[in-house]
Amino acid sequence: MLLDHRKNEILDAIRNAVVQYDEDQCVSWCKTALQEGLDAYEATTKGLTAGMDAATQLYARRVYYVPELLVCSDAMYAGLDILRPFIRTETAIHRGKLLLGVVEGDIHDIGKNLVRTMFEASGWLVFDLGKDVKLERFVEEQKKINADLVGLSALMTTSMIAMEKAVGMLKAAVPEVKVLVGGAPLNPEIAVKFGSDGYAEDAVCAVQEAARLIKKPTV
Ligand code: B1M
Repeated sequence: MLLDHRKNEILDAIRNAVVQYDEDQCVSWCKTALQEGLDAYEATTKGLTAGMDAATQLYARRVYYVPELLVCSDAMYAGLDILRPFIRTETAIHRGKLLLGVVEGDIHDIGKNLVRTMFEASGWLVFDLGKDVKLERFVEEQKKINADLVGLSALMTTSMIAMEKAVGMLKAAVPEVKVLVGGAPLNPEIAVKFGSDGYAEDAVCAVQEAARLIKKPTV
């Protein structure tokens, strides 16, 4: 059993490695976390994501600039590659196909990648269209893939406007489609206004909301 102080030491080390954009240290501490029995999702949220949050605060205070943020996210991804295969979730009983992407005009994909990770860890098949995805592409791919759910992500107040259009286009082309939206500038009220079927504030809630939306029998 991992003692609290050791667990905190490891989480701090992962967080610091992200903030200090030290990819090697990040990988090394993520491996240590697994070796010492720390839960991979906890290491992701309280280590990697917390590190990215701290980096963003430095950005807000103009201590860090765009290049630092990019290398911080590289360190975070390197750690995620180590932890991802070990992330378990209690919601793994609901499985389906998810078509996912960041809407056009928006290149922020760290959150979307975390969402993808959680869905994959839950046994979903994820078709990731990436970032800055043209709205027509969501429709085209949904027609081909017939996913149980389409997930749209946006990180800017400016780009989230495209979600409303995307939901409308998807519903017009494939009336039975279910759409889940998320991203920092959204909230449940905006999600309803955009006509989406569901909203989630983080990656874990997204999987739970998805299970509720598709109401699939346990597999
Ligand atoms: Co930019 N950026 N950025 N940025 N960036 C923000 C978003 C901003 C708030 C910073 C600020 O001004 N304070 C601001 C947006 C302002 C607004 O709303 N209008 C902003 C801006 C303006 C910009 C540029 C325009 C800057 C410029 O060039 N002048 C530019 C964007 C260009 C474009 O997109 N066309 C830009 C660029 C960048 C970088 C490339 C440097 C980098 C992105 C790297 C990358 O993603 N690969 C970056 C970053 C890192 C940020 C901040 C600092 C951090 C975002 C992040 O990754 N958070 C951000 C400020 C901030 O948030 N403090 C900022 C961590 C991530 C884990 O959280 O993405 O929220 P998040 O995801 C969460 C939830 O939101 C949720 O679950 C995730 C995990 O729990 N979620 C979903 C997300 N998607 C979901 C989907 C779901 C469900 C849940 O269902 C489908």
